[in-house]
Amino acid sequence: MKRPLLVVAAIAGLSFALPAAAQFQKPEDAIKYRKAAFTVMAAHFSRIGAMAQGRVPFDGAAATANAEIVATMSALPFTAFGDGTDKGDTRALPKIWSDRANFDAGAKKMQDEVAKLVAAAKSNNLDNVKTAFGAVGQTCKGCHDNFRKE
Ligand code: ASC
Repeated sequence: MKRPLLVVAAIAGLSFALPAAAQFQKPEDAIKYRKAAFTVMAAHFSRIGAMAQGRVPFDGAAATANAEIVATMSALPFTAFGDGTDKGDTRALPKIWSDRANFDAGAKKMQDEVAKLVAAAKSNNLDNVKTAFGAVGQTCKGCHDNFRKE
């Protein structure tokens, strides 16, 4: 391999190996990013909630589309809780960083329940969606109670 190519390959490899937190230029960028991801996730989750609670008619295709967005968004926020992002415009509690294993386990549990919500929506059965929606909501609440300021 010629030298310039080697350098390009080395830089490309390095950029993939960088920790997720380094992908934000400033802590406030990471805080904004994770809040934005949670905001979009909550908007689409609550559209399913409206069906689960009978405020809008059940529509399995719409529930599926919303659940898939929730699933996509649910993967995003957790790279943005890096070191130094505990201060600023955030309700994140220090416990996220001191009790990381439990925080990560809560995130994983939420993602797992969201995957079940996608399956429930695809089943086109309102009772399945109600059950799965409630289970996801419990995982949201669990982390809010433990890791977020009032
Ligand atoms: C929502 C939403 C949350 C969760 C949580 C469940 O719709 O925006 O953060 O449900 O309130 O307890």
